[in-house]
Amino acid sequence: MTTTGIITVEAEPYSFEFSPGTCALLIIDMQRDFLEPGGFGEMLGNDVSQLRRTIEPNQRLLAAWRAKGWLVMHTREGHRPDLGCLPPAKKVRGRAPTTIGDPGPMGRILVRGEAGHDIIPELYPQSGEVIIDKPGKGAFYATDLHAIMQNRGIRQLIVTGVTTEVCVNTTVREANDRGYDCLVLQDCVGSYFPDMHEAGLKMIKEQGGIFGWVTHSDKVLAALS
Ligand code: C5J
Repeated sequence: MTTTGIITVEAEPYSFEFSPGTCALLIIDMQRDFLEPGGFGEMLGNDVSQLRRTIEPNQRLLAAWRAKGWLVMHTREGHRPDLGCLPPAKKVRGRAPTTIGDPGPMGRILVRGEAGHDIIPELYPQSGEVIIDKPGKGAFYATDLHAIMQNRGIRQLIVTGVTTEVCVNTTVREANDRGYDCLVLQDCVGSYFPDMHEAGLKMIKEQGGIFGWVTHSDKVLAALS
């Protein structure tokens, strides 16, 4: 495993530089309920193909990152089976007839341990990779992600996953406020809504990279090779 040297990735608004020993790949909420046909996302009327286009580029990136032996972290949005960590406001938001905790197409919706809550098989975590169970949209809220990063000396994140404007954006903003740099990969993040995806990326990289950097996974793969 190489953990020394600086790697430079072409990105917007300018090059992103990282040292492998202090940079982790963070894959957000690539869960069956969000991505699979027949899951909660589709049940709400969303077009899951908008998210599924991110699977293949994530697989390529993950394989390259794993081959280097560098840190991989995955998140899952969901709640304890007793729903003790589900704010009542989140439960009722949207006024849908079926909400978090109710029986859904793949078990109880967004409940830890249920089939729909699990990560899709294409990107399934390997032994030794970090899994963060988060009750909110941001991966730092009510989790031990910050402690894990501090303890392992991680200062930068390459961020992928879903959805661009919700959990990806919230996590990148939380990371920014904690002093971390984030590089978001435009082809490895996705939204059910293409205009929200574009806006979500723009919000990160505008104003000199107010929340972070944006690039295509090809640029990272080129830098790794
Ligand atoms: C949403 C997420 N969209 N992972 N979750 O509710 O972005």
